[in-house]
Amino acid sequence: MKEASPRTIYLKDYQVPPYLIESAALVFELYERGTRVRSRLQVRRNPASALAEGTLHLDGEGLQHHWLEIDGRRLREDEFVLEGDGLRLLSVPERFELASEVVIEPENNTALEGLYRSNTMFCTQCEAEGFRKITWFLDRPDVMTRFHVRIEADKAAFPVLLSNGNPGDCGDLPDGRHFTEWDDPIPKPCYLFALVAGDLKYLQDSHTTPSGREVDLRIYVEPENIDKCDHAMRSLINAMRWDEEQYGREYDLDVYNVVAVNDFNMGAMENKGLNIFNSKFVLARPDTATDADFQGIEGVIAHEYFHNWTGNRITCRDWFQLSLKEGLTVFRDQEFSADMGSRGVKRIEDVRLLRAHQFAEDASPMAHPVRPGSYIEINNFYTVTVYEKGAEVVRMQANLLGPKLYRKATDLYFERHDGQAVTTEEFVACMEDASGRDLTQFKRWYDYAGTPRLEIAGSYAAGQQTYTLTVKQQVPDTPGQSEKPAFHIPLAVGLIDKNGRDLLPEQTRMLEVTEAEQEFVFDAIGSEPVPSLARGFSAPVKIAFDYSDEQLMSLMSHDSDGFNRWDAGQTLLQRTLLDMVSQYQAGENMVVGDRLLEVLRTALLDDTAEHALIAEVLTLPGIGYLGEFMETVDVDGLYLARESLRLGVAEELREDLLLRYRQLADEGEYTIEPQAIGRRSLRNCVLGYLMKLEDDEEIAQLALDQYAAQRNMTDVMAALAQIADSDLSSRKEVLEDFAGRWQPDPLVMDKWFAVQATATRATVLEEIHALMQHPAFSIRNPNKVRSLIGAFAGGNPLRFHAADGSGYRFVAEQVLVLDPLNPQIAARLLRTMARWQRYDETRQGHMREALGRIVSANVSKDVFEIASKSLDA
Ligand code: B3K
Ligand code: ZN
Repeated sequence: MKEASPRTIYLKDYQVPPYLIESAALVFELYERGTRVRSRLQVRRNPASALAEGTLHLDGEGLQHHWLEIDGRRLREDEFVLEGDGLRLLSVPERFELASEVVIEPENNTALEGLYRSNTMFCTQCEAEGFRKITWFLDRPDVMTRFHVRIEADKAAFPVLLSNGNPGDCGDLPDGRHFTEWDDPIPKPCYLFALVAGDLKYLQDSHTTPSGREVDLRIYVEPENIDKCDHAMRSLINAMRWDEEQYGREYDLDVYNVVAVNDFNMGAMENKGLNIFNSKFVLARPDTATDADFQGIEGVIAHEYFHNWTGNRITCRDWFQLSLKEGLTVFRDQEFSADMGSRGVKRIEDVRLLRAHQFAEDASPMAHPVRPGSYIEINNFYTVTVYEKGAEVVRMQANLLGPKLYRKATDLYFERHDGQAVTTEEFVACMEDASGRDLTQFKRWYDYAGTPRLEIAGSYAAGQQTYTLTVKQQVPDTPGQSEKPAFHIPLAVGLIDKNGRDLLPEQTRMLEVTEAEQEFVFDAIGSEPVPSLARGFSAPVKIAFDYSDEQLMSLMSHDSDGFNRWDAGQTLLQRTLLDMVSQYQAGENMVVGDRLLEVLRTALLDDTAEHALIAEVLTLPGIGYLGEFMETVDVDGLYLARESLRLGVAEELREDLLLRYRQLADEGEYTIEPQAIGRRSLRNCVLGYLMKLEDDEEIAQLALDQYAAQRNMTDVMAALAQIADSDLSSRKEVLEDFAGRWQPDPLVMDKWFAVQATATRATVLEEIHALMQHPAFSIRNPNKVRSLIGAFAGGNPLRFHAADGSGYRFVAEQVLVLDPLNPQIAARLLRTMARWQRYDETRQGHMREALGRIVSANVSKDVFEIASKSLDA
């Protein structure tokens, strides 16, 4: 709970660890009540530290101290001090063995950090600083230790006992107990420690690495889920092969274990040889999981596997370097998913996410650089900036170097830093050394927050046949940072003529923007071109170019860059929607122009384009992203504009939509081939448009029939979401039918909670209150909190931002309920209120009041940091 005034930690204060822990032998005696942890650490003074002066502070939180020994001698009470956050040994030799025994209470651990219970099993989560809740340690990533673990537990209740590394001895003990030992030969920071004990079944497979190592692969789950592991296993094997081929990296232990647990704060965790996963990212069957779930599993399984090299073997020197492993690993998993599915669609999805969430974060009081300079609670920095913008920063370097040199640079990185804890500078140094390029200016991407804005103008000189682009860059002020220097921005540009042909011989030219204002001249351009800017989203920036509608339409139909074809359409839609909001604000009728409708009809009926891409073109920019372009975000206006645009499309294109819907029907077996996913996604997007026709019984019947057909969870959920957000008389009945079918399956029930929480009905808040009493809901389970309360706060802008402040009050109350149970989850939820300044005064007042109430309550440092920084801005 709250410290007097939470301390801020600064990157500039980094110092090497005073002592190193070479090896750790841990014994866990697990019981229903109280777990005993004995540890023997081989400690030595760090020759690189000037600080070690014979006293040593070890981290430890909530540990019941039993005894301590140095080199076999029991310590007297006057030889150490138990402090709030650890243990101080008052006199230690240069090299010694520290033995200790503590007792911890996993059964009472609701924060899900350290060792805790989830249903009937024991499991751990140590990143970032959870290991200190297990035993005394130097809980920092630059202390890399060899771990040996012995677990003892009741054999009937916990037949499976797992930890990191390779399995060793096992056997029976008196009183119906047994033990298993694990040895991890590869030194690792303690945040990668893991332990699992439970009554679990596993799916097994194997993989042989190029150097001939046979790896035993197992996915452990609760027995009822054993038929939902195939996709995760397939994804794991694909990921292993991909990393061997693309990065030359192979796995280094004899076993690779994955365990699915129901109570988990995030998606998954890359513990060495023993990944622990939120069951949401493991379990899937066509009738229980949607296409998005299948893709999520593939991506997260790969992400955690890729961490074995980018994170585990080469780890972070300190937590400020988090993006060293996360940004790089996200970039790797994005490319993997692009190779497994549709590359074009994947890029669009990733950019949509970045624009909707990271751009917003970068413009909020919580804005921070990819490598932050300070934090109060590191768990608050597992953000879209560190992850997704961090991935873009790696992607830009990969693009600047080109595939060959990028591979040379990563080879160098793995060779140079294997077994080390390093900084983002050391990563960039490998890019520089392999390519001979100077990336000094580029590194500003790591140290300055804010989304750069490029204002670009073009002028054509017919006489000289030259085209000139003038590029001005500006990086907005963010908390603690103003007047930023110019960034090094790769800008991939194409020029297309009236007939849609590329005018540049190389099609796309990579301009490198490095100054505040810069001109780029293109020679031998025979006619006035339309520029295609930042192809493939070559940098995480906002682009302002004064395109005419005709130019956008021309890019939309001709650009040789698929991403920019889509993006031109989005810009057109954005323009229309923002115009409609202005009409609404002026008290006028909102009108959708005929030309836009024609453009959308053409896109809809295009029979050459990938279905999934058509669906992306037809998907309107979200309220959050559109709000970025308004002085004051008008949620009601944006909501109404999007609704009337959709209604306009549905009315005008009803027959074409119906035709498409029927054409895309499918009676075949469910597959997750990209074409099949694309077909479902377009069909369900079309259904979404049609369902705007409220009194159209034929259409309502389509949704009801699609639900009733129960073909697969993708189609069921698409129909259910439409029905849940409608006033159909059978709404309640359908929702009850769904719950009746799926009540025993917590992951499916999460979907049921989420569709109701995001419905735009005026009564949604009352309904959420009622759902919180539902037997399938639990405030202690993060997935449930995310699907009901989180989905409302993050996915129901209309009702969350209700002008009477009811949405904010509700979320603030839940933050205060959650905080003593699980501060990480409470803090996440609170982030939805960080951008209060973007709204009108009434809403600002309500949000400020809610935040104020939270800051002055006795809250965790997680929640305190978000609330206080939000208010300070
Ligand atoms: N590294 C973990 C995240 C840990 C979050 C701690 N609050 C999952 C991942 O990024 O792979
Ligand atoms: Zn990660």
